Amino acid sequence: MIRYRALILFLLALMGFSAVSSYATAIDSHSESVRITTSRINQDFASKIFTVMVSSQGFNGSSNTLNLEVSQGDQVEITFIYDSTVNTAHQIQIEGYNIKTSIIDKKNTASKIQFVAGQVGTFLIHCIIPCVGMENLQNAWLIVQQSAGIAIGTMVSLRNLNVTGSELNIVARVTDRAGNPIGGLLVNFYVSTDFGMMNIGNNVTDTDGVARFDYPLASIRNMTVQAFFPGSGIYQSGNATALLTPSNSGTILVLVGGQTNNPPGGEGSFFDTRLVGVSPEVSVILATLVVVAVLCVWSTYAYVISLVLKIKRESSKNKRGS
Ligand SMILES: [Cu+2]
Repeated sequence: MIRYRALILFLLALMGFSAVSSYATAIDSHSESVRITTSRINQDFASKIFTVMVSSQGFNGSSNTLNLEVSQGDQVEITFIYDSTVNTAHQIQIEGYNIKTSIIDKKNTASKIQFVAGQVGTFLIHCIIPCVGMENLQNAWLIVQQSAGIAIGTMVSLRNLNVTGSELNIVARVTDRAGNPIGGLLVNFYVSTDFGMMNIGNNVTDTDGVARFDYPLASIRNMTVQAFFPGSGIYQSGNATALLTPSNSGTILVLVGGQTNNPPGGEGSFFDTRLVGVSPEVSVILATLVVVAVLCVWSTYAYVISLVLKIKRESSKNKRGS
């Protein structure tokens, strides 16, 4: 009887295990289909063009909320046009996107910004210089929606390494594989130390895909500099490394080392459920279900092993008894 129960439990455990592995396969095939859809890029991305009037009354003549909605990967063009009866200058900035217009006033009546919307989220668009009606120019938003079902490889390069005074000026650039710059992406910067690579800070890419970082140097020394983009939504991670080498003559020789990128599916690329339009809450539920299933399977195994041991003990007791 105990043997029969043990057999049933063992079969149940096997079923549990195959359920978990088929879930893993489902994830795997999903990520495959994500990669195949990369060729649809041009159909998926749109060019979004906006014209916004700027006056002391607000954006488009009102202090009401103005939403500019785009999707991640879209080519965005916004033209801000000076439309004021009051003689006051404006300069418009998109927070979190490292983008600002030139100053617009009576002489320079328009400023056009163009960029690829790389970062998903809601970003404040507002006037950043003191002006007449500044309070009316604080309520416009760039809303970048998540694009689903696409994965795009990135190229990260270190453009320049200059030392001015005791400051190291790092310039990194993030583009897609075709070389188009991507805006709004967070790039992390690292330098080598005696204790390994150290994070020195981060910055966001501008309309040219460029993220800059100035690092005060304690001493001019040989050092490895790294720029790392961890990936964001449809954009896959990438990194670049450069070597900073002081020369004998006291001037700074900069050798830009090989650029490395994480290939799709390679190191640093982890299946991202956001790619197939799964919300973070659902991801957490899925992850919890998998953990619970795995725990169930392993606890069943443990139970079976304990039963088998019990059977052995009882049968040896029986033998002794007979
Ligand atoms: Cu203003």
